[in-house]
Amino acid sequence: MSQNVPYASPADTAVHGEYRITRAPGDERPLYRFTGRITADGSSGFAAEPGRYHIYAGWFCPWAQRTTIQRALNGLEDVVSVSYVDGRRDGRGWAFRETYGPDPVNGFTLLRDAYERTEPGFDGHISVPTLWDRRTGRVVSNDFRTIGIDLATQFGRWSNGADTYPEDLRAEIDALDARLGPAVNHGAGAAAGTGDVALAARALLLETFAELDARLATSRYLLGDRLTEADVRLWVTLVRYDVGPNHARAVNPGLAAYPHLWAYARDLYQRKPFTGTTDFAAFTEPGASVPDWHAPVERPLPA
Ligand SMILES: N[C@@H](CCC(=O)N[C@@H](CS)C(=O)NCC(=O)O)C(=O)O
Repeated sequence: MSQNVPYASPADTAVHGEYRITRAPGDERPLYRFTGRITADGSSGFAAEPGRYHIYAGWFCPWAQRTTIQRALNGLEDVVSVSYVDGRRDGRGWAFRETYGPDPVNGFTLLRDAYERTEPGFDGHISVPTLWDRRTGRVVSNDFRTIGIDLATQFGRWSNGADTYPEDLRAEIDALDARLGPAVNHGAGAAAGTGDVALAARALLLETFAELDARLATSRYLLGDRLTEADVRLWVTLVRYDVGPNHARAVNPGLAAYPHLWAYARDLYQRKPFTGTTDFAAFTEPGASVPDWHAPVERPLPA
């Protein structure tokens, strides 16, 4: 640890202000600026190797959870390390506090330090997940899609071969994501609001839930009998839905209104890569009633 005190002081917006992204007029650079890729052959400059990479995650964050689920599904727990930022934030961005422990790699107290080390003066998003490379001492990526895909595809002999982004299904996974992304993964939050935009988001969300319910009545997973990146992307939204956006049941009476979708979600929850990466306390609204995720699952479908 590079400092005696490995923790940031408590989040305090009165002192540090709210977290905001500032952008100079005319600055065309993408805000999620780090898009490095890990490759099996090292051609990208970031070779897949055990012990080299670290994921800065947040238990609260669905985008981060996708990468930690992929890490676990592909058996990479001893190959790629992970740690968690605190769930509270001020103008300094995400930080390491007693809640989830210090930064075990660099001893940074703020996630911002990792970005600053990579690009002095960095003024884009300080986001989780952030993929860090111990070898070059820099941020590789803060793009959850490609972090998860690289974990699923590039670690060859170090992985368990789960193949959660199989070549023959990639086009379908990506096409489904293009639809479920706006309708469900972003739509759930939008549906919880008020006004016309929320009403439209709610209609699209519930229509899509009904469609998924019908699909999952005859299919174990979204794309047949193989668990893929498509399931991972959807599931992190489903597990948050009734305790987050729908905690007051303002969108609909609950996920259980869609029995096949609900059974599918529980079926996944009962597996370690999903249970072990889920901390309800990190994303449950105060007073929300938590559905029974341990209720027995009946999925009379091929295993
Ligand atoms: N939008 C990101 C996903 C990551 C994300 O939005 N993470 C949130 C926490 S759940 C975060 O760290 N936000 C801070 C920021 O984007 O500045 C992406 O497309 O890769």
